[in-house]
Amino acid sequence: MDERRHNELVTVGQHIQEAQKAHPTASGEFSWLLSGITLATKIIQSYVNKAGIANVLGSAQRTNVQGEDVQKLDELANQIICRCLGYRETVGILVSEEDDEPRVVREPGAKAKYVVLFDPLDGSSNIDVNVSIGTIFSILRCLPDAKTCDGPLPHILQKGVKQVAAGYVVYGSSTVLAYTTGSGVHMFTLDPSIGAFVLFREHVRMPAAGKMYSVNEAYSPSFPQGVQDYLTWAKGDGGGYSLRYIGSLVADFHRTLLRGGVFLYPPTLKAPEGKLRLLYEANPLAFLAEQAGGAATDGRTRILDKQPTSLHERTPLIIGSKEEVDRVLSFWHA
Ligand code: P6P
Repeated sequence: MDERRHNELVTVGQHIQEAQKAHPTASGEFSWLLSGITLATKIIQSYVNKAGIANVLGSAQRTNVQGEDVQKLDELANQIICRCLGYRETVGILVSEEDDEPRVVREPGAKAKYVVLFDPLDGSSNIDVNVSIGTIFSILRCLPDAKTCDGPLPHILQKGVKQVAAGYVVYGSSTVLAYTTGSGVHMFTLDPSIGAFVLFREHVRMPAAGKMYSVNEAYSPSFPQGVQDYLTWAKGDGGGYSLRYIGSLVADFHRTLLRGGVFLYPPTLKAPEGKLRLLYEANPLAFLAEQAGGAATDGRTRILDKQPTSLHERTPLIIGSKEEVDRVLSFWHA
């Protein structure tokens, strides 16, 4: 980022407006929509930072559609995002990891033209032990012929290549927002003294290679044999790789985006289709990875080319530096 930009104190709102000007057909509606997301994540961050003293830790005593124990902060984050986005008149449909069904806040049409899909607080099982967690979001445009659509699903079950924007916020030692609208990946740090996300990196590029792999090795006996062969190679003389696994997808991806390497969640006995969700985890991160020069696959198909068939469907995910993803595939399909 050049010195001028650095000294300019560019907020995410200003950055989005500038990006929108580059698309003459775009209106301010999109930046208004994204401002709803940034507002929600600032509020979430204020609770995450008070976890332990704001009575937001622990279980909400219910399981979600994923069969996972819902944390209080999961529910709170979901409510905050739905409230902040619900006021944006351009939002037609909300899809959340925490909701069994989509929320049709307005009938898709000329005004309500976007679907927002999100994991409100990914990695929430780490909240109680103060490990970085994150919010992931993906934005699709509602199908133009809304009247011919039978309910919300056709608007939602679009391939990842159809995303108009995607991003995440990682609540870590600092709170960082990364987003793309298809013109590169840009990063902002939340400055608590002014309550604004301030630009600190533009057009982020993922290193083409990196001797770091990120996987839960406890499951490796049930990985496909080729993936096991890759791990044996990576740890052996040929590889000389390091293992880094936080167990919080946004944190593991954020490191991979900046340092290079590869994150793997292959099929396992416990999760034969993989554990991570296609619509609001794999697709948005795959959009970001490719915009930064990286790659993302399920082991056979480019993530962004997968045709979703259900709201909460899972997928295997191999994502990271292009050379590293290709190397995993070379072992997997040797
Ligand atoms: P495992 C957190 O629960 C999560 O959904 C992702 O954030 C993370 O990458 C993954 O699960 C960790 O799964 O099976 O290694 O605990």
